[in-house]
Amino acid sequence: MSRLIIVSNRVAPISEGGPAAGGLAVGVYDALKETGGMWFGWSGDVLASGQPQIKVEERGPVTFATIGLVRRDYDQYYRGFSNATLWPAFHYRADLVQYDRHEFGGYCRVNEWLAQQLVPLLREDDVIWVHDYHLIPFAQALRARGVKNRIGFFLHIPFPASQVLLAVPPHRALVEAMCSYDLLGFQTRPDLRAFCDYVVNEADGAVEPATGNAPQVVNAFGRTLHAGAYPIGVYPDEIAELAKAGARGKPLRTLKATLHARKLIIGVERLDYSKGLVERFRAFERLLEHIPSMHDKVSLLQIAPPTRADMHAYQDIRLQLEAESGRINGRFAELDWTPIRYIHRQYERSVLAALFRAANVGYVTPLRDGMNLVAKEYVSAQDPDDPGVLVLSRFAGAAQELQGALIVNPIDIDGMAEALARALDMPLAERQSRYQDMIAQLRENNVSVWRDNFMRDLAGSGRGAMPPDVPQADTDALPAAQ
Ligand code: GDG
Repeated sequence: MSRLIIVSNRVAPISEGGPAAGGLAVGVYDALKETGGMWFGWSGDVLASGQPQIKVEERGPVTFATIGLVRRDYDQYYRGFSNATLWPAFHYRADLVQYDRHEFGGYCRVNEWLAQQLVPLLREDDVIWVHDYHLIPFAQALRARGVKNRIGFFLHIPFPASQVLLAVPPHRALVEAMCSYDLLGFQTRPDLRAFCDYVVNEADGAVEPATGNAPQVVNAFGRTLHAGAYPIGVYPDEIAELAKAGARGKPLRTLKATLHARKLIIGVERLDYSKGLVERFRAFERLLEHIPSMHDKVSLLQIAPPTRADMHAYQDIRLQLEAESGRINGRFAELDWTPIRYIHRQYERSVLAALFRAANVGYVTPLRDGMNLVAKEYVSAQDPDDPGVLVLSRFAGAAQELQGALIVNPIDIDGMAEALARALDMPLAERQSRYQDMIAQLRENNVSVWRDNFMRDLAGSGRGAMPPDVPQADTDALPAAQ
């Protein structure tokens, strides 16, 4: 069996029992354990001086190869082009897009440097799976070094409509780089359509019509590749077990004691402007404003651990959220009732799962999101006999699958307040039937299915056709890695 090489910006820290974080890390680690292979990427260290050295650690069938970044690379590649240009643009926040061509240069340079570090570790029949927007040019950099292995790419965040992508000055270079992969995976069909639309209308390429669920054949920039939608999943039964076990733990007992008999609405996400947190707080305020009988009967618990805290846009959203929660609490709180409990800290996965199970409403309203695993985790954690209700933004990829949710537009504050009221009042039979719909969907498309579908299509993808002037017969004769 071929070895699987996973390349991602960060390699998830792994403890004895596997990765602590959710979704991607668990699914990827699982795949690696089954096939054997390597996980390659940034260690998370930023070096003040000196040359980063690759660190290789074997853990059973999995090899972890990690490397630090020097400060300039971290600033240009990670904080700069990845998170100040691509992240806002791909989340439709053209107003927040910053662009500096030196940072784009740094982004390309780091991709090339990382590729160069990986090449000596590669074997001829390795299959390489690259993840996310930090590493768009990675395959191009490998190909330039003679690597002929199959290389797939999965984009975890949305792929924007052409008119938005055009705001990123090197848009063409990015899409051309994407075409160096053999298979491109997107979260949803709308993301796939947006990519195909760019290829056809902005890059003079061609996309063959879709046949069933097979990936589409794309011809662009002198290459032929495949592209498909692969919605990422979770392991719903494991989350349910975690949630059940956590219900007996101290954090849950404390929460219940302070909630009394009030209903609980929960939101959990990294503190990111794409997650629609300010709009979410305002819709909760609108609920309290319109339905006075809800006062003292419901609390919103928002957990929002810090992320990218050294960037201005993230400092701004933090201040905004602190101001909004303070204002709303000042307006409605009583001596023994705090309407919004806002916590800027991380919790253990088992505690989160138990909180999800305890909450009557999962409040997941991003302005844009590739998928949104929290929505899937909330549903997974529910008690089938007495499930809560998911209120979900139509702009989360998860809304394509979780039709049992109350789907809202996060810009429509009144609409969200109405959905909250409906969720809080929903009869048991309706809650159960919506839950059954969603949990069946989550079981059918769990994270193993996601991974297996992608790997199957990558194995079946043509070995990236070469530009017409390179004779096809020669391509396989070249060494796999140089
Ligand atoms: C990107 C895309 C796509 C959150 N707070 C804590 C904590 N979390 C966990 C959640 C969940 C994960 O982090 C967040 O995943 P999301 O999918 O919700 O969002 P992003 O981080 O933006 O992820 C997204 C995803 O990639 C996968 O493809 O769905 O669209 O943006 O698992 O539970 N985990 C712990 N403590 C916390 O306080 N332990």
